[in-house]
Amino acid sequence: MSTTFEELTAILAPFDQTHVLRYWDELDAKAQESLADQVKAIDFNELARLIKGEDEQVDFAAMAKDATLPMAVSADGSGVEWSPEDAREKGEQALRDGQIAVVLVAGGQGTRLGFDSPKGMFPAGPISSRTLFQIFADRLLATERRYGVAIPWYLMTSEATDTDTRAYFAENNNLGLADDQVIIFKQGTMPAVDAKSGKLLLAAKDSLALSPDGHGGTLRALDRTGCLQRMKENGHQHLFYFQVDNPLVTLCDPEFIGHHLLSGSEMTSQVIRKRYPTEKVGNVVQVDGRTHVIEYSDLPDEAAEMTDASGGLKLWAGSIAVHIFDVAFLEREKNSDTSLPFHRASKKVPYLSDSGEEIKPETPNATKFETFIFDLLPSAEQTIIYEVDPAKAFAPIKNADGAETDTPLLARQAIVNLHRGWIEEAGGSVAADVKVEINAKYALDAAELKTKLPENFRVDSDRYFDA
Ligand code: UD2
Repeated sequence: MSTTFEELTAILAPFDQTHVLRYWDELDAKAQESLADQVKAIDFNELARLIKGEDEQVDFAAMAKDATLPMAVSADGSGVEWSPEDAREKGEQALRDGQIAVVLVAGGQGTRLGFDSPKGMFPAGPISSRTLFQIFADRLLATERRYGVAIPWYLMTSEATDTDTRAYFAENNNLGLADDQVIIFKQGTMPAVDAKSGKLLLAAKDSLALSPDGHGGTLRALDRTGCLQRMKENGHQHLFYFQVDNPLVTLCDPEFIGHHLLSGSEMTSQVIRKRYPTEKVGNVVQVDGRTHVIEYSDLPDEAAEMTDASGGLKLWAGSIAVHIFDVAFLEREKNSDTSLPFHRASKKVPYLSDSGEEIKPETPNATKFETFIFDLLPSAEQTIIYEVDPAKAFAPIKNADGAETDTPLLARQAIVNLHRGWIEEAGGSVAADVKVEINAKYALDAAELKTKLPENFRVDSDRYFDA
């Protein structure tokens, strides 16, 4: 049954938002229904609290002052009572036992990169030009082969990336994965409001200005689409979480999984030792016995620059947005009103003016609301962070070539450098200025590569080690 003007007015009027129905009479039935669906999907009580600023707002500067570091496994394995080998063994067992599922968040619009398709379709392979999605699929396939187990891949899209992502997987035979193994689900949206008046913005006569609700929306979306339930039913007790932009992600790294299990952590995060105080990564800290991430943009410079007794950065742990969650922890937090607070961002959002004119603002005119998945950390009873070497685990593609950091060029170089190192570790050599790239299905790590290469193996021209 279609929704009437009166029904919508009854929803909107208490919140003084009826202006979004201004063009109702000009819309055909389909357009009316689509606008009605958007309005009905909004929690107006929640939105009103956010507009009024009634939600609890964190004083990050104060938090940073009291911050220490949570329990951490350092890159050399120190910091915990068990050894890296114990952790690896434990993680491998969990993989073999089929306890692990993975979730990729790929709902972002990739505006900084200037790539029109979903970022997962970006050709990141330095020689192969494999897309990010394909690089992840190859690693998953190699992991499955090694541990003799199927690993489900939950893939979160957004309104902006869903259609193209689904088409890409369908056209490419699911990148070699089984049909029921890739579970694509869509995240929710949040409306943008005028920064001054708090009024909803119209993107068109039949549409609100909506944007993805942040990667914190993963939890809501996993629940709403039945994915959490499916994990529980299938015995997947731990969920490996990663972002679409990092081709070096150590997807399903058994050592990481093992530290999570041995520490009894409910949420474990990979961190790098920040290379400079203001590096654009979340700062993992401990305050009042709880673990938090203070996003780089919220950390005052004085706090970022604090040093410890040995002269190193006090807040050294930068989150690279790779986590493991206990599914039971997600289940416990899924209905919490407080565990995923909204963050506000001031943005330029095109909109339809009162007179129906399309306005493209030159300066930020709107407030957008997003939740961040790392805000689940303080709700976890136990956490641990695990230091990784960025050269082996982190080379995100965020900016277009030409920028100083996080570009495709730098990520491709990082892949080549890592794989060159593997060949050298395996006793081989690579001529200077020569590129190498290894498909995970050929070798998942240096140790596997060693079993495949002849002694004194030498690479003299660019070479892609295909599966
Ligand atoms: C993120 C982290 C930062 C650090 C860095 C490492 C945030 C706020 N900050 O910074 O602390 O760990 O990554 O690379 O996350 N996404 C969605 N839906 C959304 C929004 C984002 O799926 O609504 C995905 C997006 O596709 C991408 C990831 O989340 O895979 C990160 O998003 P981003 O590029 O906005 O985060 P960034 O680079 O500012």
